[in-house]
Amino acid sequence: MEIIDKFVLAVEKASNIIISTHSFPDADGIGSQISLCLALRKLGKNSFCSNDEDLLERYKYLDPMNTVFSVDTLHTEFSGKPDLVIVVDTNTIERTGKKFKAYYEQFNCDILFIDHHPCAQETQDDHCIDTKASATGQLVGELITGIGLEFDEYMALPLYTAILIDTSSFRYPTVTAATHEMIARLMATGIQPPRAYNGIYGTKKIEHMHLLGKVLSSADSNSNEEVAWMVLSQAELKHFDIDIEDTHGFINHLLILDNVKVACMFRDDGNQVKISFRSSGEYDVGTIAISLGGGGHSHSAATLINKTENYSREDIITDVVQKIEELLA
Ligand SMILES: [Mn+2]
Repeated sequence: MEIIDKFVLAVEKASNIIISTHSFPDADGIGSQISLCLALRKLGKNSFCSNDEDLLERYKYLDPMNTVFSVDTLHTEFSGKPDLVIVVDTNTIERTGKKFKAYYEQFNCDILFIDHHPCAQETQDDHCIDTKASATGQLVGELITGIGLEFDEYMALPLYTAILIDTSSFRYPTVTAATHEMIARLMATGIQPPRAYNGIYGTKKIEHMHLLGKVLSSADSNSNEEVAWMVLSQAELKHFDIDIEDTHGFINHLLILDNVKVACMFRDDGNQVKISFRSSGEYDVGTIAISLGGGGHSHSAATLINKTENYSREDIITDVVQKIEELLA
């Protein structure tokens, strides 16, 4: 069945629809859920968004109609039983977080995932999954226009932001003509790129620059500079009082290196090292992440490796870089 047909089938028979996304949501998850919620309201649905936590202050400009509530405060606006739960930008109920999972399990109503991350064939068959979509926001935009709705600026700004963020400003190979066609439709509502860009990226304080300087000066590479990496520690985050969310873009600085094929960020959380991977375009970093126990897209992926007394951050860096060199060779 076509993705749009699965969407229509699920939505048609539902009156009360709650939309969630993954815990610690990014702008793709948040933007997609807000826009979808407003679209469903235009169809006459009683629709709200609910996540484990309240929206972070910095995302509130995306939600002037106040569609998003934490699981704890949802009852102030919606106390009934949902007929349908839609989860965007992930494809398991576990990833919505403990509170939303418990909320969903009270009702065990229909559930529909709308996502672009790789997942089991069975999930792809039953849900609205397009692993080629540059962002869940693009997929949601296609579903909204697919059911015959027009965008307004309240729907367009969150979706534009979702696509902007998830493509790191349109730099990944997942960006296609269809992505830019969607962007054109969103811009036709009158939204301005600087509003979206500055709302997300232009919100930092000077400490952010100092931490970025520190992380940039940790940049290192193998001898042919095809693999480059940077290191960030929990202690530095604490010292500069920076939210982890604000460091996701750091790794992209490595992609300006001439020869780089794979960029890595090693984030030392004390007991674990989180390793993010970015591809400069030709190499599939999803494969690297999977071979190290993680997962993700071909251009952006991640994994976690445990640190022990006998296995330090430096050991992890050495082993991971060696593994990547083997895979590249
Ligand atoms: Mn996404």
